[in-house]
Amino acid sequence: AQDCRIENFQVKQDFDRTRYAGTWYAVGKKDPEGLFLLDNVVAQFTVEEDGKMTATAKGRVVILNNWEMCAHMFATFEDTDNPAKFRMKYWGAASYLQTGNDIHWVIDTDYDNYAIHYSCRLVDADGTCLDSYSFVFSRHPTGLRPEDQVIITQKKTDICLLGKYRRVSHNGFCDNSDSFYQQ
Ligand code: AZE
Repeated sequence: AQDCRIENFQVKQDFDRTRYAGTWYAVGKKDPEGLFLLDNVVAQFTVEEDGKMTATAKGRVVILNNWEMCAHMFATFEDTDNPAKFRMKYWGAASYLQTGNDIHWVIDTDYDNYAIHYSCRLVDADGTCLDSYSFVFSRHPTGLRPEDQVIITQKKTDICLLGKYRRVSHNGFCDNSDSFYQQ
């Protein structure tokens, strides 16, 4: 049987946040319980002057049952003893958006084309995850190259989430929304 204890998940070796910085387009996602970013998800990672990683993200959400909007989110990352494992504090540009403190693990990336990230919000007594989310990112809004898709499929398997992802579409919904908050 496969080992799905999250502490045994491999993350990117020698993760280099400087090479990771810049724009990433979500092309696939596995949703957590509850409200989540729906589509048009774009994240922008930055390494600040003090070396700390921060990010902004935008994406379409539907809140209060029927209000569709573009969420502008901000995040700061707290380092841990593993360079690919962070604690992410995040909040919305507007107070009615979500705030939280999630683990943020970079499972794999080649920095230039693809990345796959993992967050577990609730760990079961046996060490497996009861409530996770994950993004597959691409440097290109059009998607992943076939050779990267092979790697991503293997990584989804490794983190016990194969078959749980859906495609993230980009139709421009967030492109011109509230440009004040964009970088
Ligand atoms: C992530 C990486 C870049 C920074 C941030 C990310 C996550 C954002 C959310 C936002 C949820 C918003 C909701 C609003 C109603 C992982 C893309 C902040 C989880 C649900």
